[in-house]
Amino acid sequence: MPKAVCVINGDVKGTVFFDQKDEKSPVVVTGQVEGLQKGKHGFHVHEFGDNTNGCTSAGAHFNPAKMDHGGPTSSIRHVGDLGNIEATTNGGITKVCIQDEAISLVPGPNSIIGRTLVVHADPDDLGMGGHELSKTTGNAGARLGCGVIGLAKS
Ligand SMILES: [Cu+2]
Ligand SMILES: [Zn+2]
Repeated sequence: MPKAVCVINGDVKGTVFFDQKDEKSPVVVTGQVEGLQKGKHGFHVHEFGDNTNGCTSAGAHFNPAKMDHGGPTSSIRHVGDLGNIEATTNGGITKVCIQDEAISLVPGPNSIIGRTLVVHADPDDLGMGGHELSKTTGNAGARLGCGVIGLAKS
């Protein structure tokens, strides 16, 4: 039963936990992010666990299968595409509650351990916004906060 955790820092702060019953089970993502403006915010796993230059050095969306960007329930998606989290107030606490079938905590091509979780300023259009960035980033805007996903005690 692998577990992981990510402490998000930047303009927004948070803690996110990852839980997977076994390698065939979805990963349950829970936790909270504080300081977001009301509305939807893109929420992704980016390729590198490198925050030396802030969230920028985390690179692009984690995309081992070399697909286009999409939503978490699309068949065409990056493994790192977790969709959006939605703040219901300005600057308050946003709960994270996601189950995802693509990411994994078990060693293998889809493992997110050692990569970076990023929260964005704008909504992720899930690849369907018709913007030039829709198929690469979901046009989710600036990186407000991020943190490296690390193994936790299981
Ligand atoms: Cu992102
Ligand atoms: Zn993506």
